[in-house]
Amino acid sequence: MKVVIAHESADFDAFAAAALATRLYDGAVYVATGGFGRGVRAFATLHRDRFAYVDVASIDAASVTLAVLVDVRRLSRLGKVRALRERIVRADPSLEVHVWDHHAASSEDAPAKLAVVERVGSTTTLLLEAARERGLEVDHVEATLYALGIHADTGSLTFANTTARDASALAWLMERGADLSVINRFLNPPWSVSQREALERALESLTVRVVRGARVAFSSVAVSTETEGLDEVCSELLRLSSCDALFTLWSQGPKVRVIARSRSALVDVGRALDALGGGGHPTAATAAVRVDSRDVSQLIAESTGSIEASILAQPIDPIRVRDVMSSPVHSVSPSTPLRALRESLRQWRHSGAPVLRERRLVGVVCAADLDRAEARGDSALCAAAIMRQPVRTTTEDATLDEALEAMARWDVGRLPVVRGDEVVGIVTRVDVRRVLYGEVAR
Ligand SMILES: [Mn+2]
Repeated sequence: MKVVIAHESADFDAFAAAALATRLYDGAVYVATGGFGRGVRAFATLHRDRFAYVDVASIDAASVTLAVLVDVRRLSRLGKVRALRERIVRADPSLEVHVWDHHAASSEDAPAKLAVVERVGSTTTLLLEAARERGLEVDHVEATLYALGIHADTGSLTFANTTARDASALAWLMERGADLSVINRFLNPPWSVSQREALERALESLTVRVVRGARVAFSSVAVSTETEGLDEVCSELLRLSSCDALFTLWSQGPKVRVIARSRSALVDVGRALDALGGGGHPTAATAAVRVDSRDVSQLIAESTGSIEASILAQPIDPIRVRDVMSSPVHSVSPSTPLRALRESLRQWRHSGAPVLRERRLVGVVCAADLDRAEARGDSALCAAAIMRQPVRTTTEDATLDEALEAMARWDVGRLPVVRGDEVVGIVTRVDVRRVLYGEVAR
C-alpha cells in the first residue's frame, strides 16, 4: 500500500499537496492524520468525490510500502500515525519514504530515500512543478484547489517566503481556470461567533514587551475545545496590536496551543517555538504543550518565559539609526546666503542640511525649498528665511522602523540625529529606503 501523509491540522497547502501527490504516485491514498483547518474541512467535504482521503484508523500501517510525506517531514507533526512513525524512525527497509516539503530543517526530520525540499512559498508549488514536467493536466476544480494551496501559504504571494516559482505556478493554474470566487470563499470563510469572542478576550489580555528592540505581544486565553480557526484570530490580532510579533497561548482542554505570527525580520517565530517542540515558518508557527497535571497558569508563564528566552537568543538585532546615519554632518548657519547654500549642497552632494546657530539646531533646509525660493527670485535671502521649523529629530538608538514612522508622520525626508543638544548625524529617506530594500548588510 502507498500512502500520502500531510501534517496534522492540514491547511490548504498540505491538503492540496496531498491531493496532487496522489496523482503523481499512482495508486497512493491520502491518509488524513489529524484534522483539517476550518476552510479546508468545508472544501474537503464538498469535494470528497474529487479529492479522496481515508481516516488513519482505516489503514493497516504494517502493509504500507511507500509513505509520501508532503508539507511536513518533522516526525512530531505527522499526527496520529504512531505505528507508521515507528517504522519511519527505525528506517524499516520494507518501507520507502519520500518527502516533499518547504519547511526549515529540524532535528527530528524523517529520514527519506527521496527528499524534495526547497524553500519556496508552498509545497504545492514543488509538486506542481513535477506534475508539469510529466505533462500532467489539471481541470478547473483541481486548479482551484492547488491555487488555494499556494494562496494560503504565500498570503496570496505577499509573504516573504514567496518565490517567482510560486507566482508562475499560480499563473499556470489560473490559465487552467482556477476559480477566484471559490478561492475567496474557502480561503477567508466568515468568522464564527466563538472566533469573535476569542478575539475580544485575547485583545483584553494582550501584553506587550520589548525584546531585543522588537515589540512582542503575548496573550493567553482559555477557550472551549470546539473553538476553531484560532490561527485566523492570531493573524487578526497581530494586525490590531501593531506589534512586530504575537504569541497567543490558548488553553484548550488538555493542551495549551501556542499560535504565533510575526511581520518583522526581528522575530523568527518558527525558531522561537522550537523550544516548545513546535515549529513552522519565520512568520507563522504553532506548538502544542500538554497540560498533564501541571497548573495551567504556571505552564503559561513557563512557556512565555521560554519563548522570550529564545527570542533573546536569536542573533537578530534591529538596524538602528546609528548604523546608517551620515556623520559628521555638514551644516550651514542661519546667515548663510542661499547662493552659498546651493554651492555647499552641490559640493556635498546632499539635498538638504541642518541649520546650526552656535552648534544649536535651529532648522533644516532642503534643496526643494531652495529651488522654490530661487524661482520666486528670492536668491538674495539667507538660510534662515527658508529653513523649516520646528525641527523634527531622532536619536542614534532609534530603530529604522521608528525613523520611517517619524518621517511619514511629519512628512520629512531627513532627520537630524541628536545626542542631547548636539547634532551627531543625519538620516535621510534614502538611508531608510536602502534598509527597506535589503541593500544594507545586516
Ligand atoms: Mn506549507
